[in-house]
Amino acid sequence: MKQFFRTLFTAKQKLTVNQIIVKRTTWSFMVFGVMIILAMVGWNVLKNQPLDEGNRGIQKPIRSVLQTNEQIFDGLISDNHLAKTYPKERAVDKARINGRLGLRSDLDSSWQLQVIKLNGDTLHISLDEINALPKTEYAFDFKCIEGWSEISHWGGLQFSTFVEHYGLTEEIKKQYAGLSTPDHKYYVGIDMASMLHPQTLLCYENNGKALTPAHGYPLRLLIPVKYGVKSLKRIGTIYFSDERPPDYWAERGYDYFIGL
Ligand SMILES: Nc1nc2c(c(=O)[nH]1)N[C@H]1C(S)=C(S)[C@@H](COP(=O)(O)O)O[C@H]1N2
Ligand SMILES: [Mo]
Repeated sequence: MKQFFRTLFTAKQKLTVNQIIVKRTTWSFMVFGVMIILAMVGWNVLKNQPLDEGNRGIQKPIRSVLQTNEQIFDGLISDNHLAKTYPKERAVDKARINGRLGLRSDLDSSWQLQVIKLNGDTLHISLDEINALPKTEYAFDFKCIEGWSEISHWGGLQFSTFVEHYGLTEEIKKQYAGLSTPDHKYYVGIDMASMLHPQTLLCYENNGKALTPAHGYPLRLLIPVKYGVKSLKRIGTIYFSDERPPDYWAERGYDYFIGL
């Protein structure tokens, strides 16, 4: 035994080949063992950390790693990052339908888009007014977090043109826009840089025709730099805030920014 311990601390020049093998094997097992113990201790510490607010069952340190990731990816989004577009012939004839939250109630025939301004005023804007402004259209690969994607073709008004037309200059200085369906059963929050991205549309057409109710008639958001969850159908209200607006799927544990 004594001999064995001495081997562990003797310089390799003074050892036989066999002793060198024993020395190396023993040391690597010890290092390995220490790492396992550290990992177990670390996991236990992490597991016993308080959960984050909102009861999502995620420990605070894990949530903060997620948040750091979000911030990094948020910073990567910019105007020069355009989602790839395709010739419209490549688009599917019948775009897939996914998610009906906030669409189950009948649409009020007097629907108008409501934009809540910072001074407390609310703009009421009809579909005709939006239709009268310049149209942008493109086909892109629409991606859903559920794991499907397909090329679909959409048309509408650039959100950036919309804010310019309605003079929402103070509003876009806020960090976020919040959107919700008229019944508030589905809602999303979006960072302002992504809202002002040139491909972000207040969308009223699919394959050159007015949206069907299931695709969000009369007006939906289309935001190709994000997964489909953020492309809210049937917009009721838009508002602006420096606080993160509530977001249906972020409340259920998905990444808030969910960028592509
Ligand atoms: N109002 C509303 N908008 C919504 C949803 C929803 O459930 N309700 N689902 C989202 C999700 S998860 C996706 S993938 C897209 C799908 O849009 P589509 O039905 O036009 O394919 O809509 C998004 N917008
Ligand atoms: Mo989705």
